[in-house]
Amino acid sequence: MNELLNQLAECIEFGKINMASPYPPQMKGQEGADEITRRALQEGVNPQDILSKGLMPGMERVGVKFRENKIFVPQVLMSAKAMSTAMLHLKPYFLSGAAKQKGTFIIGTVMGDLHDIGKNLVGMMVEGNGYNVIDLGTDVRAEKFIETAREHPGAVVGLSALLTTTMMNMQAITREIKEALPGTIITIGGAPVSNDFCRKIGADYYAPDPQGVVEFLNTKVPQTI
Ligand code: B1M
Repeated sequence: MNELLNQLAECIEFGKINMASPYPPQMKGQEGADEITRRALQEGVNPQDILSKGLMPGMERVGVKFRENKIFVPQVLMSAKAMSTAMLHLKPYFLSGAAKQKGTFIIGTVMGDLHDIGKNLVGMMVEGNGYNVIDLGTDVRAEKFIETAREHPGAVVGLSALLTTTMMNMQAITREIKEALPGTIITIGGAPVSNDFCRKIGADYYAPDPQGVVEFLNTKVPQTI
């Protein structure tokens, strides 16, 4: 079992989606996350172990390497694709309750802002680390964040902004969420945002990169797996 889970972690780390994928060149012709996840389930490996001992360690390595500039956006996207391919096999187990995720993270780019590449990377990395991610997309208003947070009690909300002009919207959205749902934890990020800004607008945490969000969530959300 450990061998399969180690192979799976490597597939996520290096972005090996399936056997047909020529990427990465050093793994050409080998099984990918798709085949190995299916095989692990057929061999009776617990879906929870597949997530927490195979997929998540692989994605954690991706997050650390990305932070250290050892890999770049295209590699992270390949890892995310490998991860989501494996997750398709696990989805029925999450839906039936046979396997659990750590918690829910709601993410969106704030109103007026259409940039989503960084936000998507954050969402993928958080999902890859065992959370249920609800991605509200771009140009998201406070009402949408509030409505979704209400439907998912205990969820952490992530706000992304790439424009100096939409930082003000981030401030207003943070205020409105806190007024409507006072206990909600809000984490913010994006190129023009900083720790000082976070404190100024009353958000709970600023993360400069996806791994920072994962590390914050791991300290805030009661760990169930
Ligand atoms: Co825009 N754009 N853009 N743009 N764009 C910038 C941001 C800009 C800096 C370019 C420049 O002038 N040098 C500038 C902003 C200037 C400013 O406000 N000070 C700018 C501008 C002005 C504009 C328009 C106004 C241009 C125009 O129309 N006149 C317009 C605005 C549209 C709108 O949003 N309403 C616009 C449009 C666009 C495109 C649509 C063409 C495209 C977006 C495509 C898309 O996202 N689907 C685009 C792009 C691609 C960029 C640049 C070139 C790249 C942004 C990017 O994706 N970076 C950007 C210049 C640049 O950064 N070099 C620029 C890669 C991404 C991985 O990094 O998003 O920073 P980033 O995310 C990082 C971290 O910030 C962090 O993690 C990620 C990974 O490390 N992070 C979080 C992000 N969100 C997080 C959330 C977290 C935690 C961490 O917690 C919740």
